[in-house]
Amino acid sequence: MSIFFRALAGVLLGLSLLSAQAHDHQHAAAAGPVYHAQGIIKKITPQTVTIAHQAITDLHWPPMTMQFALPSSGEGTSLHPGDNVDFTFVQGEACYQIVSLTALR
Ligand SMILES: [Cu+2]
Repeated sequence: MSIFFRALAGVLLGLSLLSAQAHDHQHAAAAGPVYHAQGIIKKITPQTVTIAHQAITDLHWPPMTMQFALPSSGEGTSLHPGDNVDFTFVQGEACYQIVSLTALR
C-alpha cells in the first residue's frame, strides 16, 4: 500500500471517529427522560412559565402548580395565562426545563 493510501485511510478513520464523537455528544445533550403533561398557564414571563399541571405518573407527581424554565428559543412567547397547554420538559441542573409548549384549542 502506498504512503498516499495509508494517509488517506488515516484521514478517513479520523473523520469517522470525529463523527462518532459528535453523535455521542448529541446523545449526552438529550440525556434524561422527557416528561409529557398538560395543564393551564398561571403566569408566563420571557424566562419562565408557571403551570397548574395534571398528575404526572412517570414522576409520581400529583396535580400541582409549579414553575418551569422556558428555552431561549422563544417557545411559548405567544401564550397567556388561562391557556390550556400540552407540554414536555426535562429535569435540568437547577430547574425543570420546558422542551415544547403548545396551546390546546
Ligand atoms: Cu409539578
